[in-house]
This record gives sequence, C-alpha cells and structure tokens, in this order.
Amino acid sequence: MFQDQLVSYSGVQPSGNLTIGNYLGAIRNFSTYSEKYKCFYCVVDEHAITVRQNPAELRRRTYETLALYMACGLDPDKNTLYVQSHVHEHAELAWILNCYTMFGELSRMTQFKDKSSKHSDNINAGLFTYPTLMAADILLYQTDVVPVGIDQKQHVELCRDIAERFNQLYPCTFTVPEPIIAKSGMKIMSLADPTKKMSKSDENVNAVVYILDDRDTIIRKFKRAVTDSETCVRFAEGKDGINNLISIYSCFTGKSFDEIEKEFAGKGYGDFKLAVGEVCADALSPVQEKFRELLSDKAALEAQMRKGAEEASYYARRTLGKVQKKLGFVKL
Ligand code: AQP
Repeated sequence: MFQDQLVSYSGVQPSGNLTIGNYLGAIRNFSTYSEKYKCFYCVVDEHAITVRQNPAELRRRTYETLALYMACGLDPDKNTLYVQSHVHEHAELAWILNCYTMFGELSRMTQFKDKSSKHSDNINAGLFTYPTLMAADILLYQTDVVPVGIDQKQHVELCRDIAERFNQLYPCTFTVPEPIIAKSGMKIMSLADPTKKMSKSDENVNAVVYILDDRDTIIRKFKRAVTDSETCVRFAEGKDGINNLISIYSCFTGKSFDEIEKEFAGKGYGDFKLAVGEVCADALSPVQEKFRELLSDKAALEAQMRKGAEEASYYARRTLGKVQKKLGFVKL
C-alpha cells in the first residue's frame, strides 16, 4: 500500500512474441485492478537478458510489449506502464535483497531448474537470482497484489518470504504481497505437448499461439493441436490436449466446462478445434488492430515510456531511500 492506496504490480518479459498464455494468464487480467488499485505494469527487459537475446529483437519487443499492454486495454492514464531498465532502483534493490535471500531458497525454484536445463551452456548468476530481481520489482512499489499465471506463484511466495525476513530485521519496510492467480487461464499448455506450459520461447512455433498471429494461422495451429484417440469433447484426467482446448475455449467465451461439453455433444474434435480457433481469432482481432495503430507511432510510445518511468521512479525512489536508511547507508 502506498499513501492509503492498494497497489497491483506485474510484468512481462520481452523475451519473445507474446502468447495467448501471457494474455489469458496475465495481461488480460491486469485491467481489472485499474479502478480500485494503483497499478504498475512493467516490461521487464532486465529479466529477459537472463537468457541470451538478440539486441535488435529485444529493442523491438520492448516497444511491442508496451503497445500490447495498451492494446489489451490498459489505459496509461489509469496505470503506470513502463520499462524496467528505465528505473534504476530495480537493480539497486535487487542487489540488497540478494543479501537477504538464501542460496538454498533460490536453488529450489522450479523455473531456475527448467531454464538451466534448457540453456545448459549459459547457467548464469542472473538466471539464478532472477527471483530476487522480481522481488525487488514487486517490493519497490509496496505492492498488495501480483496478478500472475500459476508458473510465477513460487517466485511471488519467495518474494513474500524475503519481505517478511527483511521486515523482521527492519520493521515496517515492505508491504507483503499476495499472488493473484486467475481461476481460468492460469496455465495454458503447449498445443504440441499439452503436458508442457505454452511459452513464448518455445522453438516449435506450432506449439504456441501468439497474440499477433493472423486468423488463418490461429485456426491452423488449433486444428493441428495434439489431442487423443477418443472423439468425445469432455474434460477428464489423462486428456491433457482436450482439457487445454476446453480451458482456452472457456477463457474466451466465459462458458463453463459443463456448458462446453453440452455444446459439443455428438460433435467430433475437428468441429471443436475449429470453434476454439475461431473464438480465439475473434477475441484477438481488436487487440491486433489497436496494436498496429499504437506501434505505428514510435514517438508516442517513447513519450509513454518516459511518462511511465517518471511516475514509477517517484515511488521506487521512496522505497529504496527507506531501505538504504534502515540498512545504515550514509546519505549525502
Ligand atoms: N502458458 C501460460 N499460461 C498462463 N500464464 C502464463 N504466463 C506465461 N505463460 C503462461 C504468465 O505471463 C506472465 C508473463 O510471463 P513472463 O514473460 O514473465 O515469463 P514466463 O512466465 O517465463 O513466460 P513465458 O511465456 O514462458 O516466457 P519465456 O518463454 O521467455 O520463459 C506471467 O504472469 C506468467 O505467469
């Protein structure tokens, strides 16, 4: 909480083209907090470099991610939208929090284990300490709620532990945040391997539906989605592919799983996959249109980045100053 206002904070890495997992699990839910909360939504470019990025692509995706935030309905007058590397307090607080985070805690993070097995040639210290930078992001703004997909829950829980540990030593420093996991869309799975999370960095482009995929591509990808040898559309254990498609259809239509099973009773997987593709394409079409309009004005996006960074810095400076004072750093 900052000045009696509840705070919502979240971020997305510009580490690839954003997917419907990022959209349904996170971005789409961000705007639900705009009325009651002071909201900070960040493009976390410093997190992205924990795996190797092509500089030109990272730059392009940073603009695109900001434009997508706005295209998905985040009004920059009601939400502070900014880029992480424009607010240096994130990196400074992360260093401090590293000194209050245990090696064993970081070693237990499943994302570190997954990413180090995927990038075994580059298991760098940043990949290991990613969660303390994420804790700094959240704690700088005295955040109350963090809307994320379920894969980030473990990191938010570690952030809570770090905040509580710090508060015990230096009382009343940080607000202890709660992760908010949307009931539907919390974990959208890969279309090629529905036991795996859909990820923007997946090398198989057919496993992933990107927010900016055109209608034909979206429908083609859903038609090719891996399912099972049955034909009946029903949510059941062991039917990971169909369960994933039912969840996606439910997210886009608001229908319950029961309603969906009734709607497709007597129809085959082909009809169902086409329907999932169509509702997804219909929902993304206005987002894509708005995105193209926003991206065509780079100067306006840069003005937005500047405004967001100024707003965010004001809050970040206050928290970092408080922390430095409590630690005993000399202020000139
Ligand atoms: N498949 C998903 N289903 C639901 N939510 C998801 N999120 C990511 N994938 C899914 C949520 O999106 C937000 C931003 O994620 P991120 O960019 O910080 O990184 P991530 O969780 O590592 O996402 P990716 O797409 O898997 O990125 P890469 O491939 O670069 O690692 C988070 O709230 C996340 O939960």
